Amino acid sequence: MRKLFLTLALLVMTLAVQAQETVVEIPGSRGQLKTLVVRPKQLAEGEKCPLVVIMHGFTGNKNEPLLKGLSESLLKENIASVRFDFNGHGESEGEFQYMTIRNEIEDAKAVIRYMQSLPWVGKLSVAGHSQGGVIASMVAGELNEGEVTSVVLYAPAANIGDGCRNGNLLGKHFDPNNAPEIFEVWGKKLRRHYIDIARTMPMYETAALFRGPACVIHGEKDNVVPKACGEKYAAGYKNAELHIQPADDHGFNKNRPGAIKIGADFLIKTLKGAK
Ligand code: FER
Repeated sequence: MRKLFLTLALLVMTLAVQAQETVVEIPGSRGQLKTLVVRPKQLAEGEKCPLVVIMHGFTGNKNEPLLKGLSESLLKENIASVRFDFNGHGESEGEFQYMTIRNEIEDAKAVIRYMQSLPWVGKLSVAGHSQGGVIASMVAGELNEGEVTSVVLYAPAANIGDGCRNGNLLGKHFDPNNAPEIFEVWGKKLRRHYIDIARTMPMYETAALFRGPACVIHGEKDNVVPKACGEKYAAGYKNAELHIQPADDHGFNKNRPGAIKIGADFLIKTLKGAK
C-alpha cells in the first residue's frame, strides 16, 4: 500500500515537473481568447514539439473533462496541446449571442496562426467536440495542405446545419425563412445571424477537403447529435476511421476514458508515427 502511494506520488510529481502550462490571450474574431497552452517542459534548444489544438462545443468551455483528459493523455507522450474558449464562451471576450460558426472558425484560425508562430511548435493537428468538431473539421479543410496533420472529431454536430435549414435547433422550432431575431437555446440567447450563417455552410463538403488522416468518435446513444452525423463525416473523408462507442451519449459520460484513449492514440500515431 505504502509502495503504491509512493509510486503514485512520484508519478504525480513527475507529471507536474514535466508539464508547463501557460495562459495566453490571443486576439480572436470578437476580442481576446483565453487560451491554455500545455507543453512538455524539457524541450531542448531548437527542438520542435507536435501540438493539438482542441476545441469545445456549443456553450462549452476549454476545461471540460473530455478535452482536459485528451490534453493530459497527449502530454504523457510529449505532445503539446492548446485549449481555448471560443468568443462568448468561458473566459473569452465577446457575447454569446453574437457567436456564429463563421466567427468561431476565425477564432480557431487565429489560435492556429499564433501557435504556428512559436519556434517550438512542430506538426499540428486539430480535435473538437460537437460544434467544436464542426469548427475543427472546417478549419482543417480550409487551411493549406500540410498545415494540419490529422483531425479528431468527437460527435461532430453537422446537424446544426440541417436544424437551421429545417427550423429546429435543440428542440426549439422556428420558421427557417423568417427566424426570430433573438431566441433561447440551452438557456443562452442566440441571434438569427447564427442560423442565417449556419444554414448556408457546406460543413461535410468543407471537411472532406482535408485529405489527411481523420478519426471520428461518436456515442451510439447520442441524442443531441445523431451518430448518423459521425458516420457521414467518416464516409466523406478520403482517409478516416470511425468509432461508434457502445451505449455512450453526447458528452461521453459512459466511457469517457475509452473515448479519450481512441482520440489520443490516433493523434499519437499520426503526429509521432509510433504506436
Ligand atoms: C443543434 C445541435 C447540436 C445545435 C447545437 C448543437 C444550436 C451542438 C451541441 C454541442 O456543441 O454540444 O441543433 O443548435
